[in-house]
Amino acid sequence: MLRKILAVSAIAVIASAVSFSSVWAATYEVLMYNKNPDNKKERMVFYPAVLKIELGDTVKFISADKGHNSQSDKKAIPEGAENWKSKISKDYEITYTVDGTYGYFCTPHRGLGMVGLILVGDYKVNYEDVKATKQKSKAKKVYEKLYAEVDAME
Ligand SMILES: [Cu+2]
Repeated sequence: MLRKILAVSAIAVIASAVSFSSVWAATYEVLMYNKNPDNKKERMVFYPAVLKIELGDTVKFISADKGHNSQSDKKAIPEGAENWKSKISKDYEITYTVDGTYGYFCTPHRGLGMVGLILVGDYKVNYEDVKATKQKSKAKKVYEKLYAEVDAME
């Protein structure tokens, strides 16, 4: 009986180690810029605009230039995921706990094409749905470029 209890508690220890896997999770930065540091002609950008991470990783949106924020596109996030909206000119941190593709934008500059994609773990679960989401004007153009970047990753 004692042996059996020990065996069960060993499993419990392993299970708790797995659930604390966030200890090894990574944190990434996405900078919010008035100009793309790699191409000064591109104005109002998330940098990088496409970011691939693992489930449980954290993204910090950094207010490198003032006047920007990060807001999820509620039509372009996976089922069961939470929307976010950060304050203008403030850093913001979010940990992703649902696999999928997340479209997001800067609230004041969406029309200027300030949009981005976060790909979490098995991002393909809703990638085609996100791709099919209707976008307008400059945002549409930028998204097309970002999808091409994602498609070239495989
Ligand atoms: Cu902006």
